[in-house]
Amino acid sequence: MKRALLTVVTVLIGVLIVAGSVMALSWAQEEPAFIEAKIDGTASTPQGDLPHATLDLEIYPNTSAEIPGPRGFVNSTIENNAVTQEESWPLYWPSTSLKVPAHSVVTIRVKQYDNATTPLNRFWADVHGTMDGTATYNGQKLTGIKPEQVAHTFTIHQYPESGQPTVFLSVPMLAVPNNAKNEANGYPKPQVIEFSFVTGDPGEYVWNCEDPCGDSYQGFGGVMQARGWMSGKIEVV
Ligand SMILES: [Cu+2]
Repeated sequence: MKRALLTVVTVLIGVLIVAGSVMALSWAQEEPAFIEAKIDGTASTPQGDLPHATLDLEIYPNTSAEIPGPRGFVNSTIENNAVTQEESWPLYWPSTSLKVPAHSVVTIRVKQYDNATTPLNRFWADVHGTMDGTATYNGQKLTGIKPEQVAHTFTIHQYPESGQPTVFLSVPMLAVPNNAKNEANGYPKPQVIEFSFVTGDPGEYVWNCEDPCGDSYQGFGGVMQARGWMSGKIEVV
């Protein structure tokens, strides 16, 4: 009888440990809440007039009291020294989970506050897949920037296994100069980047930064392998 009880207790402890670990891991990998592009008019395109929607994003070099990051300092409960590590991670804000309308022109406006990290290939310094192949950088229309001026990229691609329309878009995010002084909010004056693209049928895509802005192997570890910082989902609805 005693032995049976011991077995039951041992198994229960095992179940609790496994369930606890699964919960901790899924919590750590949780995606931020979706933000939605707002329809604000119509835009003329080669396919005729389409609804136009706008989405505002920001890119910060690190978290702060005002910009706490996708899950604050929640990692501190999982790994003690993760707090200081995450504080220095760059991030897209206010969310990396984006919703945009189908069969529309979507304009993404980005305020970019981070310094440069040269991408591993010049391809990522050029604009790909926008409406007219350009993006505007502080109001100036360009087809690309210098590789050494790239801070991050915003790159949408497709889940390869599904039958949804192909989307490929990549826009380099212009860096703030290294010697730029911080303003009252603790961040320098941002670069303003704007680009537009035409959406097709509804689908689920992923996007990520293709600039080696992380740490560890070739700059693609750390923040680049975490969810909700330099990558996310984009739903065309
Ligand atoms: Cu990045």
